[in-house]
Amino acid sequence: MESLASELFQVQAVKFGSFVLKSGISSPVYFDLRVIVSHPTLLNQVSDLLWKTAQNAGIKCNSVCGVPYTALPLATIICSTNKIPMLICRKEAKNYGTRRLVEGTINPGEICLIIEDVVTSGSSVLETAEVLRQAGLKVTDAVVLLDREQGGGARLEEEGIRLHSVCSLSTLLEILHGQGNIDSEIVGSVKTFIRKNILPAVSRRVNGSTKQINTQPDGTAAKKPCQEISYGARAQLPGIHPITARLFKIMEKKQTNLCLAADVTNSKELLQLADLLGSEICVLKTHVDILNDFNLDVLKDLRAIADKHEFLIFEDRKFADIGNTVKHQYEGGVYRIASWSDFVNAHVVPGPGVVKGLKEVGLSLNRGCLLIAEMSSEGSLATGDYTKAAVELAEEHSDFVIGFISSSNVSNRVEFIHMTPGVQMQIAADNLGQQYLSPEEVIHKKASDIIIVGRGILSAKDCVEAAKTYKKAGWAAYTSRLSSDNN
Ligand code: S5P
Repeated sequence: MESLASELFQVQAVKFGSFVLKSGISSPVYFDLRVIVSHPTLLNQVSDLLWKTAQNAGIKCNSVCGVPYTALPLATIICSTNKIPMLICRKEAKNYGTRRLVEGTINPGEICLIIEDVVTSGSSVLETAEVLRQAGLKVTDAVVLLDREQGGGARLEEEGIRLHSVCSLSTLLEILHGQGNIDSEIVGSVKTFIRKNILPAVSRRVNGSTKQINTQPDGTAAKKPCQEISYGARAQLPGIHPITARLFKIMEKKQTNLCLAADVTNSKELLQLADLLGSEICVLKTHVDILNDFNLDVLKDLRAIADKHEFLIFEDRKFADIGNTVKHQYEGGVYRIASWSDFVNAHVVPGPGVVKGLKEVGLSLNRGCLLIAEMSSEGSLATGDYTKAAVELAEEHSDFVIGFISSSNVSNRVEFIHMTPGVQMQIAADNLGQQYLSPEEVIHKKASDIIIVGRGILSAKDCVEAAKTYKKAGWAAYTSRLSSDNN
């Protein structure tokens, strides 16, 4: 272990200094085990130690699966050297062909051992375990190179998985300190960081189902955030964006997670709808560019109705240009969107510039923005890595980005809101590629926060009745999710 620790340090698989993590937190330690693929001897050494740890623990298994991606080569070496069948878990099902999530021969009932590089909260191991279990396999143990001792072991235990580590973070610190690679000050600061840094909720998202897990560094269960706590409680989260806080408060107060997609082409009709359905909704979504008779006075009136009934206005502009252009589109032109819309949305296809441009206008006005992480339309290209990139962009700009347009829960960050379009109870699709899910599927199964309903309400004979029905169904799905998650 001594030589391994030193080599990991030499190849910078473990680094000390000041690092800004994806979450925005500054950390004195950083692990990047991906680099070991460039060091074949080290790669073999790590694989060997992982397998020895499994054997010393007396683990019996029929197959081995590495958590993608860092542990894939490790699992490959273990399986190849020890002649054990390997399984590969995909992060996302393919959009074509078999749509399998597990590659390799699955013999239901057999035991699969999970291999991982670093465990913090245990969420990655749990994601992989869930996929394997859904495929009919048993998962009883996981072997990891480094346990950061932040509650991952306890969390996995709760889910029936024993965690075995080659090395713990405190042992690694002691070894590196003993070797003179790091001084006592670094050891102290890393220990303090690990002790003090409360982990955020961890979301396991497998086949669209999401469950929240939350642990503190000492492994005790933390107060349950996100989907397990109410919209009202989420409004109180420290540092939450003012728009999100307001929205959660409105949702709790009015007991509604319904957003009306007010896709009408006449201003009078828009205002009438807003007044008629205002008490049933938390958000009214506009497409102002489809109004035949747009003028800014209409938006003044809409604002007044929004304040009267307490709902937010969301202009579904779907910005998708370079920063400088979207800045103008948001602030100026005929529509002056920033002056009246509480929040807007943007595609992430242009990269960070689109968010930066919008932020230059919206931030000082206390406006918010949703990023389009997934779309409801058939054949949408917003999947997999694209969705992941949207989540990363949101995390980088959480002072302005308040959440996502998505068909399911795509982020574990408690402060982000998820809004899902493509909701209707009557039909499954329209003839132009729109695909529909029910409020129950969206809110309970896919763990989204808000249903966006357009024609399900607008095309109904009695749109007030229809809005009430969607409101009731959305809220029932939310309360049943809350109670099932908390059991
Ligand atoms: O992926 C998406 C994103 C959005 S914002 N799919 C969507 O349908 N939307 C919008 O939601 C769309 O522009 C429309 O305003 C609404 C859905 O309307 P419905 O009539 O199909 O419910």
